[in-house]
Amino acid sequence: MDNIDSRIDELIKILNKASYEYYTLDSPTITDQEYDSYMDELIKLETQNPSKVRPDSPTVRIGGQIISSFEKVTHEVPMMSLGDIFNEEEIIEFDDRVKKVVEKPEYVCELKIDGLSVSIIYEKGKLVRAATRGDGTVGEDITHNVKTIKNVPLSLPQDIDIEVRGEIYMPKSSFIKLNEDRIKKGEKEFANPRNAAAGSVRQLDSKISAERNLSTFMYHIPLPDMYNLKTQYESLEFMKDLTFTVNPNIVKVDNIKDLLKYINYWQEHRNELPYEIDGIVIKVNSYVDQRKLGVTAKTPKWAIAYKFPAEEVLTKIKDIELCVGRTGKITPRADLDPVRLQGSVVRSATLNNQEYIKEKDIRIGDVVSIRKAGDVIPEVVEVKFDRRTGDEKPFEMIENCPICGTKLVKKENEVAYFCLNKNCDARKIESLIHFASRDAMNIEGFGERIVEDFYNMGYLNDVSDYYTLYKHKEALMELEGFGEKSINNLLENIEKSKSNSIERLIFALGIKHIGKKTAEVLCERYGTLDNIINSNIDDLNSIPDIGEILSKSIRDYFDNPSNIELINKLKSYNLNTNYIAKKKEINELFKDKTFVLTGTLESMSRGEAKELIKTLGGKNTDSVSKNTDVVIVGSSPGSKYDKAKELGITVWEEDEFLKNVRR
Ligand code: 0OW
Repeated sequence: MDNIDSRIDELIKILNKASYEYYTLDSPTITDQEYDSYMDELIKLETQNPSKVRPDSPTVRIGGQIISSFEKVTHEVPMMSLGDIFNEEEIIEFDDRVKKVVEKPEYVCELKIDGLSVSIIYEKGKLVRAATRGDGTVGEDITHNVKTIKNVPLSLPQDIDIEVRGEIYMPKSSFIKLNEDRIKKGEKEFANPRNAAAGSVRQLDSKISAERNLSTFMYHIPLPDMYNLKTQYESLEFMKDLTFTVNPNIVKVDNIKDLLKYINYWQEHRNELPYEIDGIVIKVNSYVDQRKLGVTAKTPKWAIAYKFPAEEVLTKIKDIELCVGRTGKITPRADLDPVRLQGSVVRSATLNNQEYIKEKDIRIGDVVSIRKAGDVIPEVVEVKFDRRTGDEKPFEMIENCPICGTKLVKKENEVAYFCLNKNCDARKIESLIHFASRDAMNIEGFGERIVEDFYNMGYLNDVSDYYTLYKHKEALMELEGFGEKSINNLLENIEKSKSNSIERLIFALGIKHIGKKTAEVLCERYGTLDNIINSNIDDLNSIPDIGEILSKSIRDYFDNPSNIELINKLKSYNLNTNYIAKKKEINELFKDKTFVLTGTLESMSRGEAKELIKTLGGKNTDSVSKNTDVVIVGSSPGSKYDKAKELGITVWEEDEFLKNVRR
């Protein structure tokens, strides 16, 4: 090995050791300056000798590797998920089930890190591949991004082949800072640290991933026998010896009392942690016992996830504002004293409609409890009447639109009020936001803040103005927070949107009652935008899934000359207006078969599953009958599953569905 090789080798050892001491042991032995000078020296040596760059070189942490797409990878040992339980009674039931098989079980209790699972494979001690869990069998290769995570070792102190699994997460502090940056750039905030982490590892450019300050806790060795490990706890110790980061709050217990003590402690103190947890994972410690208990299709019988109840916090309603949606619908929103809730700061909560306000007697100045049911925006649960001072002000529904002053109307048998003024600023801004939104034209960078600013500055009046923004490029570059690069990005994203599918365009136009699915049905049926424009009401009515209301809405929109004028402008900017049929990959297991979905799928949304079934030649229906061929069952299935059993209809669990899809 000549002296360049030996110097590179020495620098890699020094830098990887320093990284481990700093990020995993939190006790560095060299200064930041020393670290930087070693890194600069290594970068210089690698630049001068590109052939000598090693896979475990820490220069890869800086990122900059760009891939074109994510390769699919198959997990040799499927990555299982966990069954969920929600209360003490179910914990005792789990313990009883275990004791039916294992006389005196010992448990390992782990914090359930709220991130995304990762599998990392090392060969001869070098990191060779990292992948997401995916559907448990097939995941995505994210090696280039995982190599940028500071506490993931690029090489191990032993030259062994091993696969380890754990959770990638974003610390709360990084999540808050990332969302602040996104708000400044007018981008949509991430709903929670888990989504932020998932969005960060799914970056094609590892430089972006490297800036997201992700971290890991490792918690599982799929093949422990290879290393002569007898228990989960031994595996955790072994991973620590291999310089992985293992969560420091893991304990062994051998009785329910200590188990519940641990769970209650962390339910109480979870907010003190620098990362999000959404529960506790309880595992039988001995591998011999785990094998006795076995597994189900997707989850082990020797482990369970206790999920904390959705957190509720108290805060005060400062004011009640009325928001005007794209369709003119008026939605009351509570402006709150800012309060932390499950990892993010909450400043507003929906009040649904004024019936809801009346039913719960919600007043301005009230102290209320709020909670986040799922990731949607928080909702007001109830008023704390005992906190009333008498200064609270009842909410009075207004008569006129808060933005344009038009008299509001209430439709019969609808609870909501509407502003019917098409030129209402709020409605026009909402239409512009909708047009650029992810499920519509998906024009990256046009979040609510930017669209509202550009509208108020006159650069955007209707959706066709996106395609003439380039004319104002010089002026836009002068705007606070923008420069040539960011404006070029926005203009490139607009240009890219011209080649979107016509389904996206129809949905983006914001025709009343026309959602994504109806847009797809229309485009599939008519093939071009012009054919849709020229469709007649009887023909529309004849299409399954399109009834009178939707047909009338479609005709009202296209019979309106100003909408046709807008569409002609869009056409003049060369937006795609032709339907491109999705290629059918006919699969005999699906061809001409009728499917019903029930329960929640882990690996895809119900819409994606329906799309997949359609592409494979199958037909979707929403109710089980003797004409149903297959019922596909996700977790917590509904009555459709019982009906299928009753009628003796074929049932596929999710993994069987996925296996058949790949046939
Ligand atoms: N999120 C976690 C966690 C954990 C796996 C291994 C065998 C069965 C599940 O902190 N501490 N331990 C496990 O054990 N899984 C976890 O997360 C799971 C992985 C897949 C879905 C959950 O995120």
